[in-house]
Amino acid sequence: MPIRPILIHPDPRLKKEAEKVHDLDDELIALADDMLETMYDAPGIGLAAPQVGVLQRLIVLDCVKDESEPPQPLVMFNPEVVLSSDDTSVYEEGCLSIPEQYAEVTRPAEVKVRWIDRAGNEQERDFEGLWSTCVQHEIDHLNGKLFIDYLSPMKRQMMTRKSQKLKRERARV
Ligand code: K1U
Ligand code: ZN
Repeated sequence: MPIRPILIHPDPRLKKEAEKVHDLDDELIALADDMLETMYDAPGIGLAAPQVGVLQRLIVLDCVKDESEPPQPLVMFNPEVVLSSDDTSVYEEGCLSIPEQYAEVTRPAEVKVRWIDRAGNEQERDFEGLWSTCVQHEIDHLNGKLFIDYLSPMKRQMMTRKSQKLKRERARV
């Protein structure tokens, strides 16, 4: 099942905390590979396992937007932000689970993230720019948090209604 269907908000699975991964078995590796394919197909620059209905702490990302540059896919099991900068940055975020809607979100500009890679090795790296925004957005998904949760209740409600409408329309065809 290489391309997996992406859940659309509102869906209770997008609001739940995902479970830590314990054994990197073949099933989890296959899930990570499917998620990368699903992300590139969407297209997107990140994807978290709860977005494909799997409540495990796994995210994938590749923030290389220029198609003439080589891809830089990252697979992260149990990713953790271990350090956040005090300075912030604002980015107009989107979400594959809230299609066609965008809003500015303020987050720490730089973060240090620790994770287990696809080969089972611990990694730690600093992220800045779009990579930093994206990795924080994806880790939020693992904690049942969406980018619209940073917005005012009114904006959030408006975007939720639009997403619900789009979800109903997509279910009809
Ligand atoms: O988690 C997701 O839903 C994926 C999301 C990641 C993200 C985007 C912007 C800021 C933070 C996190 C997306 O990939 S939305 C689609 C998108 O941004 C994009 C699509 C094609 C080319 C470039 C960007
Ligand atoms: Zn998202």
